[in-house]
Amino acid sequence: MTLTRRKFLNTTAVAGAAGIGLSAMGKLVSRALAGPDPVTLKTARIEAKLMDVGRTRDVLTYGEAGMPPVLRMKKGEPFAARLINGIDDPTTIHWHGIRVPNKMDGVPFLVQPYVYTGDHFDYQFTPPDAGTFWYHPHCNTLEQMGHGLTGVIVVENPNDPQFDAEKVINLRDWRLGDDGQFIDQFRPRDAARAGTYGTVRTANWLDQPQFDAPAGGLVRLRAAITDVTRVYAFRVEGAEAAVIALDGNPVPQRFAPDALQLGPGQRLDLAIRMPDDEGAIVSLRDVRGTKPKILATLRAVGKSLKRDVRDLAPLEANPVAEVDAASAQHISLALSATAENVPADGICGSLGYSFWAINKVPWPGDTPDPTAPLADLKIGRSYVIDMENLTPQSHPIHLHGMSFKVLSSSTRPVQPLVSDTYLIQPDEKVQLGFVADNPGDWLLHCHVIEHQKSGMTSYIRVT
Ligand SMILES: [Cu+2]
Repeated sequence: MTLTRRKFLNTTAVAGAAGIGLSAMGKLVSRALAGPDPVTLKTARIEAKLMDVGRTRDVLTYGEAGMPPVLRMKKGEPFAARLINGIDDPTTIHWHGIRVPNKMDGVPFLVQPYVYTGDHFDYQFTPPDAGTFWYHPHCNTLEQMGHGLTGVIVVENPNDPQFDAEKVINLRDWRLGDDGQFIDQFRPRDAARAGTYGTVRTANWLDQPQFDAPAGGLVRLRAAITDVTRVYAFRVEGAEAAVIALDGNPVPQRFAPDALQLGPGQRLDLAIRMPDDEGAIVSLRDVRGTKPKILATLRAVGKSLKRDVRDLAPLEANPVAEVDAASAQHISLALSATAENVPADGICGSLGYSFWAINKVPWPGDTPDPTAPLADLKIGRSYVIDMENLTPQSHPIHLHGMSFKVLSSSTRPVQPLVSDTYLIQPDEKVQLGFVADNPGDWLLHCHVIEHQKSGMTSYIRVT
């Protein structure tokens, strides 16, 4: 809707009669009609310094240089972004974990057309939940995300407790050779296992960056795993640290991150109490596997603020509808490997292989064709996904459009976390409950992109 002179005059005439100041009303009207100022997110092919040997070519980003920007939104306030496609490949944006209207979800053909080279698409939505989220294309994702198109989103809540500092960390790998240039994004034999790991590991596109933080202060560290493959096991050394939120939602009970495993797509919010001594170093580590790594460090600066982590008020819960487990319908979901090698004609960057299946169907890609939805859900009803992992790999299974609550696991005690991504372990059965309160077609897929693109993807329909 555009603001014509006639509409403007009519509105101000009414406002004037009601005794509202003309200029104030004019501002209100133009804001209501135009919406928030859109953020421009233009895809670009750039060079970036990711290794000492020199600059890497064919890096993809939003903007003109460096890492995609950290987007800041406010809970309950409209947000708008214009995606302009400046690269020679169709693209879209998916807002991972944010409960957006279906048309804004960024999945090509399921909810929107491709955004071709030189074209644009306007995204507009109001994030209902506060927390740490992220954004990425849903088109040719192994290539586009693998080359850089992954950014972090912070949705602020004015009622959040007061921290002395906040650090946002985008964790991801790159598949680079010794010369600093991209090598093949995947190997089929790895895609059929845990996925193909990167060769260079970064935090905010840097190797082990160091940030200053006030000594004795409370730091909110927001980390997002935007990698296409890597599962992390987090530990903090050198300071007291507590997990305050996972995947954007407050944890019912805070706990220390002691090799806490999180997969691609997941987010970790930590409260870190910095040491009192100036110069003391705190490290965020990945302790998984045979090559543990310090991901980033914090250095205490200044005189101690002498804060206490126990003074932090709990984070406000997000307004996610409570599942009624007693009346819920159950949806069985078995994750398996498949021997069936269908010709993978997914239209949005399939790998040409099928290694994985959901309920024995190796799905062709992000497109609904030729397969019907995994399940038809009735709007407003409660559902429980009974998900079973029959494979020897762990899978970060992500549901678009709605948040679920983790109800139970067959292998470990679980907190009733609200989330959009569950890292299911081999031989685990888990129950995920949710209310189908967002109409549309919603993807449900593994966020190890090679698994997603070789069969482990599907969608549910809410009407
Ligand atoms: Cu997987």
